[in-house]
Amino acid sequence: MKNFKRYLITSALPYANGPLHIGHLAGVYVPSDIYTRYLRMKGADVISICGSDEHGVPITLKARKEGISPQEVVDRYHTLNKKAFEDFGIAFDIYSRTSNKVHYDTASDFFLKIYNKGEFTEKISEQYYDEEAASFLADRYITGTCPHCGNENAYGDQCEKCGTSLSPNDLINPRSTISGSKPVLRETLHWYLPLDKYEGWLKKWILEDHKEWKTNVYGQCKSWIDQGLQPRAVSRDLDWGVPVPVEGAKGKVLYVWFDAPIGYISATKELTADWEKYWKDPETKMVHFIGKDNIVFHCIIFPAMLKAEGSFILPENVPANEFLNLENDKISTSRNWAVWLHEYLEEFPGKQDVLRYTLCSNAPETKDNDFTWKDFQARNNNELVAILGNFVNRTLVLTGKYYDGRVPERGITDENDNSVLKEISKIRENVESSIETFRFREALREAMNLARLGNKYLADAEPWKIDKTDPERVKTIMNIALQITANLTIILEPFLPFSMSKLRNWINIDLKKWDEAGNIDILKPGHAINKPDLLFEKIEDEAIKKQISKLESTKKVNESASSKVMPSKDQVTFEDFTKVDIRTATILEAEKVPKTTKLLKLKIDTGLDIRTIVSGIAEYYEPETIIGRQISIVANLEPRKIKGIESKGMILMAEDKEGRLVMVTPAEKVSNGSPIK
Ligand code: B3M
Ligand code: ZN
Repeated sequence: MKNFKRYLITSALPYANGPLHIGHLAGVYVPSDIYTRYLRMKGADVISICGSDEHGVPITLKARKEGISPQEVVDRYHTLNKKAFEDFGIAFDIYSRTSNKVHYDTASDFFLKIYNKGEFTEKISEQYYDEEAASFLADRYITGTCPHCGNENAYGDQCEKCGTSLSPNDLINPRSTISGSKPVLRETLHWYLPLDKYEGWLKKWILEDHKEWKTNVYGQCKSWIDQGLQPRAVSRDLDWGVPVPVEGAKGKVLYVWFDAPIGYISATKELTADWEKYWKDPETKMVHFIGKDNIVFHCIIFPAMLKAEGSFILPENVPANEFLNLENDKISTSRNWAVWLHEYLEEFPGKQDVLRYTLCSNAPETKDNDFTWKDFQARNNNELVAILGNFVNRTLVLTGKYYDGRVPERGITDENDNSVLKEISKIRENVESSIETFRFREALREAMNLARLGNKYLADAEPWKIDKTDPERVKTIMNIALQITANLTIILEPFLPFSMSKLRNWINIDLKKWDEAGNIDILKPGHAINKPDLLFEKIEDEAIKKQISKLESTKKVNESASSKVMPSKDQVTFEDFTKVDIRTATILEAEKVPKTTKLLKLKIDTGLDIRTIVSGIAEYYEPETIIGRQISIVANLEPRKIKGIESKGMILMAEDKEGRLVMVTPAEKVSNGSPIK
C-alpha cells in the first residue's frame, strides 16, 4: 500500500434546504468523523472539509415554497446544520458554505481555466421553458413520468423511485414544477464537459487502477462507463448560483454539481493558506465520504473536471454508503419521515454517543439498512450500558474501594490473564485494518470486543469474592482490568468521543496516540484515578414510545395530506350565493325506489311544504333508520323527474375521499325551514 504524507477528507456538502437527519449521519458524517479522528490520533497530517451546498434547484424550490429568498433559506439551514454538527461532535476542520466569496472566485476560476483551454463544448439545444413563469426548467423545476418505472413524479434530473438519473427530455408528460403548466421547447446555449472524451481514461483509472473501491461504488461506476459517457452540461438558465464567467452568459449560472465539489477546494482555501499542498501534491490521499446517490458526481464527473483543469490530484477512494431507512420506510425530508439531528440533540441531551454507536453498528455499508427506535434502545441498554458501562464502572469503583483509587501492581499472571493480555496487544491491528478499509461497523465490533472481553474477565475472576482471601491475586486482576479500560479510551475514541473523554478524565490520562493501543502498561502502578460516574444510562420504554408515537402522527398527517381533496371551484359572487335557497328540513318517510340500488324516495317537511325528494343515498342509509332525521336541502332547485318520480330539491351530503355520502345535519335541532347561510 502506498504511504501518503497527508490526508484530505471531504464529506458531501449537505444542501442547505433542510435540517440534517440520521440518514445523512449514517451514510456520510459518522464514517468520515471516525476516519478523521482515527487519522488524527495516528498523528497524521489530516484535514476534514465540509460545508453547506447552497446552490441548485433544491434551494430555490424551497424558497419559492416558503415565499422567502434563497439567501434566507441557506442562512437558516446553514446556521442550524453547522451547530448541529458541532453539538454532535463531528470534527470538521471547517464547515464552510458555497455562497462565500472565496467559493465564487474559486469556482469561476476553475471554470475559466477549463474554458480557456478550449475543453468545453458550447451547444445550443432545445430545453423546456415555462411560458407562464418565464423561466427555463432545469433539473427539479420539471417533473413528469419516469420512462423506466412509470413513477409520475420523477424529477428532471432523477427518478427518486427507481434511482435512474434522467434529463428533462426523458420525461413523459413533462410539467413545470413552478406553475404546473405544460412546458414548451426553447433554444438556449450551454457549456458541456465532454465526458465521452474522458471515457477511456476513466475506464482505466477506476476499473483497472481502483479495483479496491467498495463493490457498490465500483459497480455503479462500471455500469455508467459501460453505458457510454455523454457530454454533460455544466451550466443552467437560473438566477441562483455562480454566474458563468464568460461574456454572453447573462442569466446563466454554473450547474450546482459543477460548483459544489469545487466547494471542497474553496473551503480548504478558507481554512489554510497552505491549501495547495492538500490539493496538488500527489502525496496527499484524498478521500470523499458520500451517499450512494452522489457516486457518479464524485467518481466520474468531478474527477473529469479535475483532470480537465489539470493541476489537481484525484481521490484515492470514495467510500460511499447505501441508504438508511427509518422504521421500514424511506427517509424523506418532504414527508417529514426522519429523525432530525437538531431534535435528537434536544430530546436526548448528552447522548450523542448513543446515536453515533447505533448508526455505526448498523451503518448501511454494503446494503440499505433500517433504523428502529427499538434497536436504538437495545444497543444502548444491552451493549453500551450492560457491557461497556458495566465493565468500566466495576473496574473503577473497585479500584476506588480497594486501593483508594491507586492503580495496583500486576503480580504473577496465570494462563487466563496471559491470554487476555495477548488479546489487548492485538486490539490495535484488528480495529485498524477495518478502519483502513472503511469497514467501520466491523471496526466498532472489534473495539467493543475488548469491552466484552473485560466484562467477561471480571465476571469470571470475581475479584469481589476473593479480596479478603487473596489480595495479591485481586491486584493482578484489577491491574489488567484497568489496562483494558485505558486501551478502550484509545480504540473507542473515534467512535464514542464524548464518553471516552469522560473516561479519560476518570482514569486521569490525556488522549493517547492511536499507536499506544495494545500497550498493556498504559497505567503505571500507583497512578491515581478519579471518582467515576455512570458512563451510560438505561433508556426507558417511555422515551422510545414517545419517539414512535411522534412517527405515528407524522404518518397520519402524511396519509391525510396524500388523500385527494377536491380542487377548489371558481369564485362566485355573494349575490350568486344568495340565490341558492338552502334550509333545514325533516325526513318524514323513506322508501327504496323499486328496481334501483342507489335511490331513496323521501317525504320531507321543509317548513314551507311537504314534498318528495329522490336522493342517491340508498347505499349508505337504510330507509327506516333515517325517518325523523333533520337534514339540509336545496329548496329552490328546479324539479326533476327521476325514475318517473318528481323530485323537488336536493339533500345536501358530504362526500368523503372514498366517495361515501354523509348527511349534513344541523348540530342542534332547529325548526324546519331555517335558512342556512
Ligand atoms: N448537496 C447532494 C446531496 O446532498 C449534495 C452533495 C454535494 S457534494 C459536493 O445529496
Ligand atoms: Zn423511475
